[in-house]
Amino acid sequence: MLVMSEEVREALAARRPVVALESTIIAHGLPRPRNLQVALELEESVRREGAVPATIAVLDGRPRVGLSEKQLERVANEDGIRKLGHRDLPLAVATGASGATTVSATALLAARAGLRVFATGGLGGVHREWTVTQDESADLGLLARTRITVVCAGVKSILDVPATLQRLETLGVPVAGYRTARFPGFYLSDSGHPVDWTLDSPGEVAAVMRAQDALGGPESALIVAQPVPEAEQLDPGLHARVLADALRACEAQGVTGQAVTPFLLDRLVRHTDGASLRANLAAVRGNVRLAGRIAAARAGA
Ligand code: PSU
Ligand code: MN
Repeated sequence: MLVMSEEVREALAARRPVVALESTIIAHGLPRPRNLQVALELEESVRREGAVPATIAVLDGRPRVGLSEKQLERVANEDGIRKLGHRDLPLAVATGASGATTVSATALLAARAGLRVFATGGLGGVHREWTVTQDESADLGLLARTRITVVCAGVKSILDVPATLQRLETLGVPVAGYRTARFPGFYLSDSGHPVDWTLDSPGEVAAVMRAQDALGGPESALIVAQPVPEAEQLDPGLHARVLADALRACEAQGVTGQAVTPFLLDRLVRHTDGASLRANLAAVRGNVRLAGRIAAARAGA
């Protein structure tokens, strides 16, 4: 059912490092035409670390692990490309639909393909106003059940960060800061909340992955949260102002469900004059590089 690119298949067979990349950030998280350049650039960063990139998406009903440049182009530019969480996968497969995969769908397909390391920007999580909307990203529940290491810059700052951290604790998903004792805030280096564990090298992360396997138990993920460098973060004051404004607009326009995240992210880009986009890209770039190093450390390179 999964179609792996030849490059990914060969790398896995030879036990060379492979890094999974999600496609929702390309199709629905970044503006065109920058999104395609970013997709290509992220793949290139993975290669520079000596690993093989495997961007994941569903095209014409086929889940694909590792995309050609043409296929990446479709994800970036095709109108009507859907946003697929893991629950949408059987529907997309059976109806022949095309869609970009969120963290939950990407993690599921990556793990099924035998990949263990995945890089993204920010995870989904518990939305503000959860008590009214019950909007909690399917990312969290899926990561509680899927053995994969996700390198991220925290969760999107549009969310309720402490509630998300609490849910991860309840769900039994391990979280570690990478070279920090603070949980990163996606566009910001520090979300204002601490993490209990800090890991300082790719080798240390690989050791935790081995310990997870050796201990057994529920097949949860491992979240490695790496902050965007302080020099590249979004100005915290600007962030707070624009975010408050975007949340109000979201409510006023009655945006709900899957549309909330793309709406808020787009609004942040436009109302910070692209500064949020630059911080977002800096975070993702760093994560992709670290994921490449973790995959290499795990492969014993
Ligand atoms: N972070 C970004 N851009 C994005 C996302 C995260 O910078 O587009 C995506 C991820 O794919 C994540 C999804 O899994 O948003 C969460 O969406 P939802 O809240 O609908 O589960
Ligand atoms: Mn959501």
